Amino acid sequence: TVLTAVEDGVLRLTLNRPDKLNSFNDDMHRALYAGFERARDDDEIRAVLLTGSGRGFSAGQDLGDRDPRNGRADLGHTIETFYNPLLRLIRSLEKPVICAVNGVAAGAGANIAFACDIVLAAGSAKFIEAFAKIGLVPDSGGTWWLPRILGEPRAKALALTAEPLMADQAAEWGLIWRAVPDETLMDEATALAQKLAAGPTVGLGLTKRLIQDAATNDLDTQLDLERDAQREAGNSDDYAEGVTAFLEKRAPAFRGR
Ligand code: LHQ
Repeated sequence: TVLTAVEDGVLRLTLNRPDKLNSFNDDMHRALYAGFERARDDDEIRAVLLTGSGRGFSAGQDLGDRDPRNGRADLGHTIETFYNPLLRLIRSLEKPVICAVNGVAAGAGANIAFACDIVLAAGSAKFIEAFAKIGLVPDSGGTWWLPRILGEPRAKALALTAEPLMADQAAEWGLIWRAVPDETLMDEATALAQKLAAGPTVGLGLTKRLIQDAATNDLDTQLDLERDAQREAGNSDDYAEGVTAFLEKRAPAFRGR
């Protein structure tokens, strides 16, 4: 349900239930979570690239898997078991996570994409906060970052109407990094992931954490966190290499530690 490949320090995770637009059943949840655990635990992996196979990125939860005609399931349990741990793992991973949205991203599929650090989307891709169509609320962090990134008016309109948002509009609104031509999406995303995987991993991981923490901190707290993180980054081998390479007028060879 998830294809896994490692190349040049990049762990590529491809959601792979194309017949169901890569909607999440329990197997795919487990496989994706295991992929991110591997990214966390394996020092050779220095960036993650998440994408989908076929014409969609992900249509969110597999609705056939939680068919209410077979009795009501506790959706809170599904969230607690699968979605929330995945979101926390992506956000706490101290390595860059690039998302290549190759096609439609709906429901939790959209919000999982938004949880990634840098999101590129194919021009033909669209994002749908589909929850309202079936009587649910946005999950997977949607109610947290949509209003923060877009402000309440746009966040509410997207979530209450479930209208699709095209990739270029999502980029214009700052929800994603860039919309790119369909044909070049995977090349651009792969190049970006490789570049980040060849970067100073300790510093990049700390940078990710600092920017996320800023959402809930005041300036004083954040200044203290920057001091502590800079101390840690300054102790990394990659900092020594970065400065040495600069002074020697050559490209740095970062090792990720
Ligand atoms: C699907 C799905 C799908 C199963 C397409 N499931 N088969 C958390 C906790 C617990 C429970 C509930 O949910 C959550 C979080 C959530 O994610 S809730 C939101 C769930 N997602 C949706 O409501 C989106 C449902 N899908 C759609 O609205 C459309 O499929 C979109 C707009 C994504 C794409 O439309 P089309 O391009 O027209 O494709 P399609 O609808 O023809 O889909 C292709 C196939 O994929 C089709 O199967 P079939 O056998 O007829 O070819 C669909 O049934 C299947 N599929 N989404 N979520």
